Amino acid sequence: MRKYTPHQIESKWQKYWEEKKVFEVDIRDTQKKYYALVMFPYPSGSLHVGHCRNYIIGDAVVRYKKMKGFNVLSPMGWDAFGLPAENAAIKENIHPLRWTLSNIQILKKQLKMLGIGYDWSREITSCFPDYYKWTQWIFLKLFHKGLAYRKKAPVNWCPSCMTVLANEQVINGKCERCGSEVKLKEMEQWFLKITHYAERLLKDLELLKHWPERVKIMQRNWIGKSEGVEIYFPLVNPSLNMERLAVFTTRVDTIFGATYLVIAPQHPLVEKIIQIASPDRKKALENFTKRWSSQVIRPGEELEKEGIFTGEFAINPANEEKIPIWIANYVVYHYGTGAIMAVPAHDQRDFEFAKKYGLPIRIVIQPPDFSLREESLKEAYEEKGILVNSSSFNGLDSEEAKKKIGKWMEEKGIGKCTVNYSLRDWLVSRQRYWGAPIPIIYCPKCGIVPVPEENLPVLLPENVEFKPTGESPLLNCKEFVETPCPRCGTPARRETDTLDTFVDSSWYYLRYITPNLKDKPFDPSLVNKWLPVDQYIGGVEHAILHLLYSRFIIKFLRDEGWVNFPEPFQNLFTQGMVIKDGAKMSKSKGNIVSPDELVKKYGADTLRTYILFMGPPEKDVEWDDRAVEGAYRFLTRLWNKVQEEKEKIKGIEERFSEEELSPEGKKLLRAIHKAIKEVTEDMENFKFNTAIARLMETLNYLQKFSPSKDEELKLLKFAFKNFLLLLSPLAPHISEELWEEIGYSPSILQYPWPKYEKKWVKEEEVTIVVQINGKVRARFPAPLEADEEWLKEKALSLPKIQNLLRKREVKRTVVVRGKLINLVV
Ligand code: ANZ
Ligand code: ZN
Repeated sequence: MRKYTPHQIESKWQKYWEEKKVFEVDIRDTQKKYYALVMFPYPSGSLHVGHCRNYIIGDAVVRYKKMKGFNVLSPMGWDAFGLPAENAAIKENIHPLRWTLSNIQILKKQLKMLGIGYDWSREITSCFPDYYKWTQWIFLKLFHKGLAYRKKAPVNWCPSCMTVLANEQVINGKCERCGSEVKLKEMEQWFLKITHYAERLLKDLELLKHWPERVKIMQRNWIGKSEGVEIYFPLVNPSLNMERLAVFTTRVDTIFGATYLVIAPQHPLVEKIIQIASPDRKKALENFTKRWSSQVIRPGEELEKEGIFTGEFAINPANEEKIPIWIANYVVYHYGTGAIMAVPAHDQRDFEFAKKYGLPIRIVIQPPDFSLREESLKEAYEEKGILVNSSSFNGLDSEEAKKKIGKWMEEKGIGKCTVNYSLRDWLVSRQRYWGAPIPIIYCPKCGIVPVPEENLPVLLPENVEFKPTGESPLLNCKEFVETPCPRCGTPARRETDTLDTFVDSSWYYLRYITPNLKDKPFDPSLVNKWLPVDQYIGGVEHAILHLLYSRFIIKFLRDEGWVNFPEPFQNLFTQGMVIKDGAKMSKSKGNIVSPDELVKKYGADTLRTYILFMGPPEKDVEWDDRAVEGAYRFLTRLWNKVQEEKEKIKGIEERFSEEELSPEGKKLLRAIHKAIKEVTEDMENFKFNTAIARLMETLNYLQKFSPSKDEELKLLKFAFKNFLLLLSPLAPHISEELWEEIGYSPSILQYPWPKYEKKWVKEEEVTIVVQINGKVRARFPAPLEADEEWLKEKALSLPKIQNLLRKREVKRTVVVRGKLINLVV
């Protein structure tokens, strides 16, 4: 008997798919298009099994949709710029390009080894000039619309990566990449005006019906829309040279409870106060602001609140009361107006601060039972309620009061209703080498001059020196930096910062459609047919960064008339992580499981089957080396069964007459139809684990079945055929091989996905006879598969049986499944 030798058959079929160009797509054929996309990887080393999960899920979808008759586009490429390549250059003295290219080779080999089907003719690499030319082009388009701009601002600086970071790359005050404490640093930087799209980015989340709810929530929170009022507090001291201080509040209903104001340490008013302050106060204020100006704090972050009184006062415009102005670390400069009115009775942060510094607390909102007392308040009352101590607004409900007071303030000119977003503009310049150069020239005469489109790409010079100084090697590359101004010819300087790699990845899925186009980034008419992406698959760690940026760029391109769809990704699936020893796999933790050894030992189909079987694909799962065996045994069982039967069924038809089947035959037929039904539903819903469980169960039926007549050989062939069709998206190599062995011609992918017949998936009903001490007493209908427990319960619930038993105890039950149940009393 032929043995299951995964290596042989896997390389055979991988070669076959490649030679026959099975996954190459005719891009003009858009009738029944399906764009399946897995987030393109950053080539920083070899794949571990956690990464593999991603690609294996994607491949299962691709193969399934192909069999469903779709023209499936499944491309692959490389997110090839970025820091690790540059760090390797510094540490290991290897050029980032060489490092990147060799990693790409490794990854590509691994993906092929797993049998993942890609249209390799569309491969893109974001660090190649023919790609980044168009990244630069997009930047210029944004620049010409005023959506890319340069600004001096306090930015997030990672002292260890020696570069600035976007807000999205700072997690709890730490660098997303290396975990170092991020500092604020005042620097001239390039920004993309994503805030221009804040409202649309928020609103269009509603279009994304098939995105995971948690991803949408994360984006919603990140955009952070809040509606409120900007209130103007007149300043008391005329020598401050500033008439009034604006604060932003979402709780204008609490205005009568504002007992002090707080400004952020970076607020311009601080400077003015310091200028006129007494020497002692000046020193204290300077110390305080120096200490807190470079800390990165975001709203909602927990930290010990600290503050200092400025010595200045303002007037509450609602009641003319004079209240003190403080500086504190819990007010963020870059949100709202960088200043707040503090209402300690109704805001927990203010409450804690007021308690710490002995500031007055005044209740202005009471719960329905009017139970709050200032003396006994233990924490802020942040709920809605009824206004008190609020002059003519007393007695109003807080929601109603918000509207009324807002309106009243607008009429009196002491406030303005506004909307605030916590979304900030996207900081895209990086002081690093390995990225797309920002296509800008600084001319002493003309100022900031964009590189003319026809001069793109601005090539990244290859011959530079890598010094671990943190300065971009581009700074010291004279040939790069020095260039005549494209407008006036005066000697000028190129921008030496490069673009954040998230700019590269914000549009790559458009390039796959026409990867070699020379005069445009993409062909709009084809892109409009192929996009949005029908199924996007990737890690939830991109819930904000990459997904938000891509949505932004698409909205911009749409405004520019380059695309006609509002959202890039119709459906999104975010897979869970593979955990080993309780932690996410990572090189630094040393808990990486490589697919290479496993494939060597068991073959790719086993690894694929195991990875898909581990658990629901959206959940994190713990890796279990030993459980791989189970998947291998399953495939071997299938293999051996086919070997036993193949000669008998090779030449014969798979059409049979159902009436002639034995009960065993009918059982198998039913199992197959059920498998078709359930596996199909599972494939539609990303439930690969239950699909495999169902196939394992079906294989049991197949194994037990031995055909008793010719008609049943045909049935057996039919069963194998459908089994292999169902298995093929999950374990494609073995499916192709056995497909050929039972007499079909390759590739299995060209055959349509099977359909089930309704009548065979209905539970078959049988009549169960109920006996008491061997005497027939009742009958009831039950599903054929009903188990002992179920039958017993049902029998005992029959009124007739209950009557007959009259509380006598059933000592024993005998069940013949599908036939009878005997109650012994
Ligand atoms: C008075 C008040 C009373 C507030 C009350 C809340 C409760 P979101 O939803 O995040 O927009 N705030 C405004 N600007 C701030 C800044 N730059 N740094 C820190 N906090 C700031 O929250 C808006 C609320 O957060 C505003 O409403 C303000 O406090 C505070 F019972 O104003 B509130
Ligand atoms: Zn010039």
